Amino acid sequence: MLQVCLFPKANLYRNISTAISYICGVTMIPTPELLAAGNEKAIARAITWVENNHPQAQDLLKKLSGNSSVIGITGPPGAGKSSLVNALAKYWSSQNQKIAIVAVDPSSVFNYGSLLGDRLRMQSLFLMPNIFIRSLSSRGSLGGLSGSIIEVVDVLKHAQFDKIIIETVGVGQSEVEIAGLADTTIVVSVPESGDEIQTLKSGIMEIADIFVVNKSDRDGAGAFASHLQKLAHIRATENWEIPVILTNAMAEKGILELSEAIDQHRTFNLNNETINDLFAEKAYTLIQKHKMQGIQILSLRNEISTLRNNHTFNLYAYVESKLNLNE
Ligand SMILES: Nc1nc2c(ncn2[C@@H]2O[C@H](COP(=O)(O)OP(=O)(O)OP(=O)(O)O)[C@@H](O)[C@H]2O)c(=O)[nH]1
Ligand SMILES: [Mg+2]
Repeated sequence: MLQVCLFPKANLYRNISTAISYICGVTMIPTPELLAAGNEKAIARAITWVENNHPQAQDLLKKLSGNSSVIGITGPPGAGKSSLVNALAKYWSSQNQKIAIVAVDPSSVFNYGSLLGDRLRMQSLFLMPNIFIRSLSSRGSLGGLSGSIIEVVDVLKHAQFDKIIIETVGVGQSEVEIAGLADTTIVVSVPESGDEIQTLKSGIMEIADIFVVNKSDRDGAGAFASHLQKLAHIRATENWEIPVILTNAMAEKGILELSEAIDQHRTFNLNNETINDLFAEKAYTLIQKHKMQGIQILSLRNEISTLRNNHTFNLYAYVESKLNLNE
């Protein structure tokens, strides 16, 4: 303001200062201090670093710590996951909680397509304070989650978000991965999922900490929910019986109940030894990632093709040569 009053060429100065802050933004080093202070540019830059395996990313990651609650939301396409994330984030933000949302694009390893629908649906959240949104591509990760999701979550934890929400479509392995990463895993289904109950029972249902029956404005929601309740009762442990919560994400109904269930589960999980399993799983994934560094399926394929053409290919000798190289 002072600058504008004192200098007639205020616009020039403003342009220079915009240019300087742009350059600073581009060259910004995301330090642990900037992350902890919630600097959005630093957070975005740190995530880009870990996604792109930036040479300094490892050093940064080693200095991170944090204790946010990580919530995984999974379920079939179109069940209303993004709408639920939207409603939950709005509710928590109104309570002055800091929320990070990670939307993993349901891109297929076959066509590398990715849906932008999530971003459109969450548009209103972009304008809200206390809410940070990032979408990641699951491209290249066999499990369906982004290859760097663990690191991304650690960056967000250090940035001291109260809650980190990860949305992913249930495609095979991804829900198992998300259950390893999240403190609380929410499985979203809809009344129409009744027919798929056998599939749900054997797969995605196994990892639920909370069941949500969304689109409760539709017929059959109550009956489906009580069916799930029976399943949940069979699977109940001494300390936790999976709650079944009816929601209508569009009308923001059932959101308070869902939020309470998430907080309750967090308390339960904090006191539980299973947190060690989560860390072991993380360490395993990171070691695996480290060991696999530099190994690309396409270059393996090309090498194998050449070796086979030369009639010198032996699978086991080839694997051994790769393992030796990577030690
Ligand atoms: N009737 C009704 N429609 C809903 C409800 N929640 C979401 N929808 C609608 O369902 C459609 C899918 O919602 P999304 O939130 O995008 O679902 P999603 O699970 O994130 O979808 P993908 O990310 O594509 O898998 C949208 O057209 C929403 O408007 C609900 O409670 N009731
Ligand atoms: Mg979605």
